[in-house]
Amino acid sequence: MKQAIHSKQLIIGLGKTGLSCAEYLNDQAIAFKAMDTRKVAPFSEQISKLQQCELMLCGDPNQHLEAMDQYLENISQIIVSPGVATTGAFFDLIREREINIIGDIELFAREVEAPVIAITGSNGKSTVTQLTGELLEAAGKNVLIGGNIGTPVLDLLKQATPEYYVLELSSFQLETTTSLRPVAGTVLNLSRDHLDRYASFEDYCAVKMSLLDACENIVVNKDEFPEPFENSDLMKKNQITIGLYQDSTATENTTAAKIDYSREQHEGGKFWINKAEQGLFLQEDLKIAGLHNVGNAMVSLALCSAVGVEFNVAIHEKLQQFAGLKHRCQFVGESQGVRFYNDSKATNVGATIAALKGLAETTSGELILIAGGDGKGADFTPLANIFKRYLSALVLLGQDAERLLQEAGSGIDSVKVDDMGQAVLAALKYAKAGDAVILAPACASFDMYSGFEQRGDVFTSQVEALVA
Ligand code: UMA
Ligand code: ADP
Repeated sequence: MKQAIHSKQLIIGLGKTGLSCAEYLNDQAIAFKAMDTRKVAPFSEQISKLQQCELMLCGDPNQHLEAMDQYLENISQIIVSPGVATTGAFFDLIREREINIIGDIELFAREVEAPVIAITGSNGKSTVTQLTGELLEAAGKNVLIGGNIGTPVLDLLKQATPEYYVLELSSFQLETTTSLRPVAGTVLNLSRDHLDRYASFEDYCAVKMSLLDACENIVVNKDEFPEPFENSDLMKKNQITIGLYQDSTATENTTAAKIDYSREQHEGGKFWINKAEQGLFLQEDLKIAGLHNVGNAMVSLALCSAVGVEFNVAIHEKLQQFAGLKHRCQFVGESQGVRFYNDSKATNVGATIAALKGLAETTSGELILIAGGDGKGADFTPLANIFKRYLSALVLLGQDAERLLQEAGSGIDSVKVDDMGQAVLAALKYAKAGDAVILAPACASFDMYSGFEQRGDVFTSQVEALVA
């Protein structure tokens, strides 16, 4: 039998993060209330069984504001999941009561005992997080990887303290974090995403950039951030710079700033990855596909370097083995000399642009793109020039296929199809040996699939059927 209600903590969101927060409080014998704005939440049953869970509610709080006001009685801290926007009438009530709102990363930050390397940005976070973790491990370090990549950070605290935590942080997680002080961190890039949660693109960027204020050392991609930071405090930080298109030999007398990790073409056409002016390895040694991933690898090397782990034979071997994560420019097969790539995780315009630019530079033939889905209200027009420059054909599916065609596809051979099977066959019809077909939808998948994973899996199985 549970005791009388005396909890001061309220967990909002009963998904993965909510479960990890509930278990964390429960393990410390701290009583809590728990709620989710959905009628049915993934872990409500599991959480309700925890000894310290005192009162659980599921459903839209904005429909029952009076009752919710009472529910907030005695609450001094709210631990909110990243999927929950802290806006609307219920959150106005919370603010009127001056209740502190934090997230799981903040709880983690208050307790963590090992250095944290933190990665944010609009695209490439999971790839850089995983690769950085694996490079450190290759160098003999004990590492735990978590955050937005999948494992809630509080679950990491259940394991023995590692030498480093490597964390992927979303803007939603950064919004509710104030105490984290990473030893090294980066904002990979900024492009339009999640504008359903932010009043403006500037607001979204400000949240992402707040990570850099908190870091001791920062890694800066000069292709993405060519100008010196306006914030003078950021200029004072120890910066390690990378760039695919930057000159490592530039001096202060030239307009380009000198950068640390760069790419240099040697006689015979091969590219080297340099640190300062010293060649480390050949670009073609990297197993991961696409030029954007060369940049991602440089960021990972720079993050390692920021914590004193320098390039060595073991790191080189890891770079030769790391094929990238599933659904991110993943090579899935070849049919009639046409290579197929699954980039189903390209759920926004910026990711699709990076994938097309990245693959174009490493593909001998032309590109055929499969795109479309739920465009989340995004403006597709920035794709128009990219499509013209890099695509020989466009295959469209999903609810926003027509809008994508109107806003970005004019002047390119294109076809609309009903499902992924038809999409793969249509793409193959357009292709010739040496070309590449890439699924990089620039859209979310929820109009046709349970998520980007299922969309990528369906694409992969269609390609495998061709190859078999
Ligand atoms: N939701 C409600 N009401 C609630 C709680 C959640 O409607 O009260 C909805 C959210 O709007 C969202 C879904 O439920 O659509 C999941 O939200 P959540 O906060 O419960 O998510 P978790 O299962 O805890 O997973 C979260 C991250 N999800 C989000 O930020 C939406 C996971 O990132 C992350 O791996 C996990 O914590 C561990 O840290 C996923 C993600 O999509 C991969 N992240 C976004 C992205 O990468 O673009 C930011
Ligand atoms: P995130 O975790 O930020 O979503 P992922 O590593 O999962 O990033 O990659 C998501 C998508 O972003 C991929 O489909 C890929 O094409 C694209 N992407 C990867 N790295 C970059 C980069 N450095 N710049 C722009 N887009 C990228």
